[in-house]
Amino acid sequence: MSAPKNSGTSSSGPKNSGTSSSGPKNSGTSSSGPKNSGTSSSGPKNSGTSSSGPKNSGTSSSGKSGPKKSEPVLEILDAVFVAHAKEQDGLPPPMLAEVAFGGRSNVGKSSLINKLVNRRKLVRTSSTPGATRGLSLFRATLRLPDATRAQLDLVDLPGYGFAQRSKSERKSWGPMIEGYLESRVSLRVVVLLVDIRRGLEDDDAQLLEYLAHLGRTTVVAITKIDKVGRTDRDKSVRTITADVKKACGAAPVTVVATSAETGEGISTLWTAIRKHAFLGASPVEP
Ligand SMILES: Nc1nc2c(ncn2[C@@H]2O[C@H](COP(=O)(O)OP(=O)(O)OP(=O)(O)O)[C@@H](O)[C@H]2O)c(=O)[nH]1
Ligand SMILES: [Mg+2]
Repeated sequence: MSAPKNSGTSSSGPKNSGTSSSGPKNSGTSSSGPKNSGTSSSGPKNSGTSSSGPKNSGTSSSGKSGPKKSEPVLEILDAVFVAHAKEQDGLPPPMLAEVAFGGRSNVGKSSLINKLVNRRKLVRTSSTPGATRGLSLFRATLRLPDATRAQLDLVDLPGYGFAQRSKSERKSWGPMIEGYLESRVSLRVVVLLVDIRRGLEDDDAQLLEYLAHLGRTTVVAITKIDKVGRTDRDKSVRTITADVKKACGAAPVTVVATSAETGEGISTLWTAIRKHAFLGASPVEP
């Protein structure tokens, strides 16, 4: 089993890349089994997929308007670029809890990272697919709702399914991503992004299966929900959630509907990330 190839095709099923993916994964986190069953894998009401929740992202840059004073908020104290690497070896040593963002080219990975850390231009985004190449690592310093500080690394992964890449780039994509996903010991959560208008495609399902196989904790972020009307949105969220669960099998997974444009779902996504990255006291369930 392997990660999807960056072949530019979108309809291929799981392929066997020949790379081994069965070695012991020491992510330092428990990512499956009953212990970790707190991740929502049941009905939509508990899936964090509600798209009618508060518009406020729940994050706040010091001093900016946010939720009412009484509500504890997650503050982004700082967010900086740390490294860009062609391979995992080029990343800093795995010291901090890490969350990776993966998915199809143009699905909104870089935009979602920017929104999570309340920075408009920390990560380069583009309407032309293929903007992110290699692995980019950003470091966020947070003040958690319980007032403690924490740091978290966020890794922007290059997208797949983009036909315009060079042959050698497409060839190196699989091993690079697989190497990172399989062996990065600090990786606590993988956020897989799915465009609400495209739904879960074969490459995405293949990556979900692969992550489940690796025992990686996975959160699915449905992106660009602002682009569809309320009725279609709810229907698409339900369909994607069902497809995600099918692809993940017994592995627990949380699905969150988001918009990097309006901030919807960002607070819920932070809650899921914090929970799985073990940052701070148990956050409230999404
Ligand atoms: N309306 C809307 N547009 C979005 C949203 N998220 C991303 N976009 C737009 O979608 C395009 C692609 O966004 P990126 O964040 O660059 O996507 P990416 O997944 O990082 O793309 P690659 O780096 O090419 O893999 C940009 O034009 C963004 O402005 C969203 O939530 N709503
Ligand atoms: Mg990008």
